[in-house]
Amino acid sequence: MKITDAKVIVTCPGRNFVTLKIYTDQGIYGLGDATLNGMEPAVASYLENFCIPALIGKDPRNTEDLWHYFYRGAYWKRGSVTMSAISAIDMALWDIKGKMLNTPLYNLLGGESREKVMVYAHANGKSLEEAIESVAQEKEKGFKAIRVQSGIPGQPDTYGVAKGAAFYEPAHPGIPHEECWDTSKYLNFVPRLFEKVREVFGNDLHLLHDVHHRCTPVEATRLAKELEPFHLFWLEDPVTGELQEGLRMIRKQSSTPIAIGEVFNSVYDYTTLITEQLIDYIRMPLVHGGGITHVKKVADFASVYHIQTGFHGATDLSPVNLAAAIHFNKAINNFGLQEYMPHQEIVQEVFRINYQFEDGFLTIDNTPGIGVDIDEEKASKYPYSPASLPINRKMDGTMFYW
Ligand code: EZ4
Ligand code: CO
Repeated sequence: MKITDAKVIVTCPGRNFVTLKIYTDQGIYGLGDATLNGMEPAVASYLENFCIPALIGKDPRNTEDLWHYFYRGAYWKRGSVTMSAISAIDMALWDIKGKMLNTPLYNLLGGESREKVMVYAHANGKSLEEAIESVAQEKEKGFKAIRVQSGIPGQPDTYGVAKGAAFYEPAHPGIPHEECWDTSKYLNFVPRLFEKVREVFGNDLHLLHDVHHRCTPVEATRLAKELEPFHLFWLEDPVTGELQEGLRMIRKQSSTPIAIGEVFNSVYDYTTLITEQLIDYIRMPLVHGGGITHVKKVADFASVYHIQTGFHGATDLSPVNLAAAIHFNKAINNFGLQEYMPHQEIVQEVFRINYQFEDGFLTIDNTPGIGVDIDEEKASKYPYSPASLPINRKMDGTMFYW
């Protein structure tokens, strides 16, 4: 079996997606997600100029060797752009493998460890009251786990809060727009938010919160301790993960579970976090973490240390990634929770999906491979539309993490 061709499809049904399609001499093709929010053309260029020419003529069944060809074989390693490209190649090859063997992807990763995958919703509001209302709405839809983000009194912008009634979407046209941030206002407010949420909704609902890399270890430790009485399912990205040792202080002083790594792209971002048991959930998604081949190894490594998966699943990850993640989570033993932000309806004009939400869980059908298809004619009707993620400054203008 040989790879005969591959192409990159960049389309914008409501938002940008990058999809890799790999063709074989047996009429089977595979799809992989390569979307990296705000950096789509960079990944597309790496794929088109460097990866695709090297793929032609290779045997698509050799997923392990091809992964190492593009990772180990490349002198310049890691980084979100190249790892997203490798992820897409790997995903597409596993899609081909499933189609070739006429079986859904989860059968190749361990079979069925569970029938359905628990997912969490996003609730957000410009004020505490609106956030509470949003939690009620998501609960009404059946979600058993809900992430809560709220606007903060006295602070103009907050991560995770939709502007107007629109869908939450952090990327905006043009160069990055600027947001501003005050950690002390945030730290004073968040425990009050969760106190209120628990008071209104009781103890059964799983609650999550995303700090989005905005605390120092000592600030994050304070927050994790103050949130303890409200029993979060997880506190996400409490500090930036660039310094893995930064998680030690939080861990020593608080029992609030920690999830980290939606911006990670390698097992080497996680080694200290895993071996020292500094975290509870791995956020690194298939689309940015080197695909199925690599993330399976990370998940297996984590399982030895009581760490579970909690993959990133925002709308800037395509339906191909989400479907692959459902297969993956269905198959492994140490699945924790999957993020689920439903795509806008228009996305389904371009992608035919094979998963379904019901009562707080996602299920996937038995279509061979990953099971998502793309309508290229429809895709071509929605051309790439440049957009960037924001940048963030402290109130005095100091550049900060977004
Ligand atoms: O900011 O996907 O937990 N979810 C997140 C996301 C990320 C976006 C960036 O493109 O942090 O909302
Ligand atoms: Co996040």
